Amino acid sequence: MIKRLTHSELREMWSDLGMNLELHDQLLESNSRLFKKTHLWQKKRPAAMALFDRALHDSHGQRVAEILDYRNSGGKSVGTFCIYVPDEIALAANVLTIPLCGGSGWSVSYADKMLPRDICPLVRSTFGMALSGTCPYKTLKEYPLGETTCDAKKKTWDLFGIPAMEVPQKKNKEDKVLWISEVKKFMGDMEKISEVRVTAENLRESIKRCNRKRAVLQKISEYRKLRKPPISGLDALLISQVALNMDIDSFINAGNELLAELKARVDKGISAYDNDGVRVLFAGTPSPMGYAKVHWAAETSGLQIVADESCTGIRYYRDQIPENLDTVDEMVEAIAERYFKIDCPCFSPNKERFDNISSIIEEFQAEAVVHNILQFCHGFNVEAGALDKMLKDNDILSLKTVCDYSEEDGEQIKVRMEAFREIIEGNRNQETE
Ligand code: BJ8
Repeated sequence: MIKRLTHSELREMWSDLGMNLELHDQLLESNSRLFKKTHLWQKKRPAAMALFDRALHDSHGQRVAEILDYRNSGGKSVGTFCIYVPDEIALAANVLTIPLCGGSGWSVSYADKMLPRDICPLVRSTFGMALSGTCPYKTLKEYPLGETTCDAKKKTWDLFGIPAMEVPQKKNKEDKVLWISEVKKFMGDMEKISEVRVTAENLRESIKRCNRKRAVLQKISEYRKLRKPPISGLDALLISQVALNMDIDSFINAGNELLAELKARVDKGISAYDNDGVRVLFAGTPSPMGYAKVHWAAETSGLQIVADESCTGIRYYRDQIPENLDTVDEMVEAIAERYFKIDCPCFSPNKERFDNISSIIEEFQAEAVVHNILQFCHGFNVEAGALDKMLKDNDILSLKTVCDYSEEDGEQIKVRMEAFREIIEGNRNQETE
């Protein structure tokens, strides 16, 4: 644990990292203004959320200082953009994975220098930060590591000369063989950059640590099944967002502190919400750190997001890895198996996602689905048609929003959420008449 840096020490660090301080100030100002708007209107937040709020604010400051310190003492790191990259293997080889996906609308237009305007804002925000000199992680890694998921990402890796793990597009036997070989290749690459061999001991240990982290997220999620959830969908999203960036042990400690508070709140009957509201599942594209527009629009309109199936939700922490395996090969296969279950629309067909969504709706007693797609994400957007049909066939209402990271349409989305809530409540009243 390193000492907390003062504001002037942080500025010195950013300057040493070659960042554009003026633009970075603008980015921080934009992030903090948005955070106040999207999160701080909530009156009944658990006190322990302060730990995650701080982690969010530290993501460009103290966390960067920690990683810098780790690297100065010989630690290695790689940048990542997707939850397919197996953290367990990198950790075992003593390599830190740094998630780089951008969630800020502020940086999107800076991507214009290299990328077309009509691609997904997640990709544009990420590279807008790098191109504007406002990403503190730009030099804090051996290399960024992409993956062959969607077209926007794949072609961006080519453009910037970024290596990529091959994620198959189907889930047949031969695709699994390919995936296992990619995971093994990834292990070799991690061993090479850190000069640390992955052994049964260090791999078992990293599996346990990652399982513990996911277990914390799973337990928080369990509380959201209650009729009076002690934590909001907005705060659960924030926890998932910072889980990707925080030091793993600090995250587990903060999560356990929150869990103790959630238990106490449940014992006292304290909900995160003022009224019973309408329980919804949030489905669709991920919401990287800095982006909570649709969660905000939903929860300020009387919808309670009790589950989130996205990569910044259940998809990230649903599956664990057995801890009782003996050899590196067995563990690598189990890791590959676990990551192969991820139900991203970059796979076709993707029936698993539909089955998972049905189970989540049932387990969390969601009355309806808010289905959010980041603009130009064709995989999620086209899949939405079939998903909405499945929901309709099961008499579950869904509202689809397609939007970017800009703030302009926030109020408009909110109006749609309010109307959606009224329709659901109207249906409820009809059923009880
Ligand atoms: S496993 S969802 S993290 S690929 S939103 S950039 S898909 S155009 S982020 Fe993802 Fe891995 Fe899949 Fe999850 Fe492309 Fe769509 Fe943009 Fe996306």
